Amino acid sequence: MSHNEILESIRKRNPNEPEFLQAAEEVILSIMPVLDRNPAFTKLRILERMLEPERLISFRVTWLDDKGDVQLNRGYRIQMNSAIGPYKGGLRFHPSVTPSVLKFLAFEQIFKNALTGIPMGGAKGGSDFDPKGKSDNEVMKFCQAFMGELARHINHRLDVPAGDIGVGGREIGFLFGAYKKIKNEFTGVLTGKGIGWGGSLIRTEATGYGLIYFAENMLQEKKESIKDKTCLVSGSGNVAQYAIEKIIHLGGKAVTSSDSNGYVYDEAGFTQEKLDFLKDLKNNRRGRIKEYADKYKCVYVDIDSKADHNSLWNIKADCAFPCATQNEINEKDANNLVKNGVKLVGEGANMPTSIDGINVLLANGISYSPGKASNAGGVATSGLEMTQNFMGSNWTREEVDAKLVGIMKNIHDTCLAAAKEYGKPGNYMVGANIAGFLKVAKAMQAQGVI
Ligand code: NDP
Ligand code: 2IT
Repeated sequence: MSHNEILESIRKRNPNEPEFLQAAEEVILSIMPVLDRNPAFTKLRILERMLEPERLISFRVTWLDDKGDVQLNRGYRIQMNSAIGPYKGGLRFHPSVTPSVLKFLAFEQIFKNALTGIPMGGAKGGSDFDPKGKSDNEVMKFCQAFMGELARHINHRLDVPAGDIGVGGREIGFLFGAYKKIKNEFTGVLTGKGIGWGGSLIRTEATGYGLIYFAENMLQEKKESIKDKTCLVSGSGNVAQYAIEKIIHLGGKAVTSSDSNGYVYDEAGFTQEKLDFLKDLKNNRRGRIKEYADKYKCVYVDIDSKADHNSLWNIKADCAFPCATQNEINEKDANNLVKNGVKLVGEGANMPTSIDGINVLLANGISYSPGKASNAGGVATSGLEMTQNFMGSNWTREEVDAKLVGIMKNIHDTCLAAAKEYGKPGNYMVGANIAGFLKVAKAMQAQGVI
């Protein structure tokens, strides 16, 4: 089948799933030369099988809020591909969660997990539950009800969820407690657990740190480094916080951070003290980022959801790290980044750049890394957490960090090698898609038509 025929059949099979189709389109285009070289993959319909979830679980979650009123949400787990290892991927709690969003995330996860070199299949799950404005008690009640169903479909050798948007340490704790109670067993069924009850050191930091390690590898290719570089960061959650922290450690200057209401532009740059304020604001007090601008007297801009671009990406800088959510950089934003001299775009979020946006970046010679490569440090460290759980012992902070550095370098080099082999030198997107695809495709080929 040609590229267009595959796309057409995917569109027909998945109407009304724009996010999933976007993720699929990007990969299909990259993979065509691989299919040309390997007719067996086409005959075995490997790519089309990868685009179809092995199992899609949808369930009702009913719980009682603090007033005693009945609340109703939808829960999901999408077990996308288990060719190279147990299903692995995060849980997202956000009102925007739909099957399309989770299918795009689960599909990306197949490739990302393959790139880490750790045997993990791809999955994603979550709910349209909105943790914002809920009490700790309500979040706990919801997590217990959610796990009441999810527990039937996961275990530490079958499917190991973790965090994503709206699911951090607090939620993983409540989910783990509920699973343990239901199954009457203490196993590493979730990652991102607390230190002292099965969690790995550095897992909290891993996605953001890994992103900046990856960017440092990209810059080294051009005989440069992050030191003294001005960096735009979006988001103010787990990934953004630790990306900013590593930028500070390596001598760079992070000047922005955002939440769903607005962004701050702190021209002087984040310091560790300012970042600690942001962490407390977002993680403990669960406040809005405007408070940061009020405290440090810097620029605050409301996000206008009707605008055709986000002015955060129109600030002069050297590097840009989108770390909030999907489709936060569109074609116009990408043009603004180019115009302002940005040389590197490293994705911390999953699919933060639209396809048109990516095309602008690539056409202008920007070093661009797709999330499935540059944010893989989070799931890779989840893999390290699983290994430690199986061994029944823990590595030190230094040991886990050294492994993370090595994994990010390996992913970087793997992407570059695959891109070069297929005639697209320096194209990390093509390299990540091809290298991830080949690993999973070979496993599916070996395991027969199932
Ligand atoms: P968090 O929930 O910790 O933080 C999310 C941040 O993004 C918050 O600042 C949030 O603002 C903002 N945000 C979320 N949705 C929107 C939206 N629709 N519009 C504008 N801003 C939004 O999530 P994470 O930091 O964990 O995840 C961020 C991204 O990184 C996601 O794409 C996720 O899939 C990806 N990722 C996460 C990994 C992890 O280990 N956690 C691993 C790999 C990728 P507000 O506070 O207002 O909600
Ligand atoms: O998108 C991702 O890679 C994550 N949210 C982390 C998944 C994991 O299992 O650690």
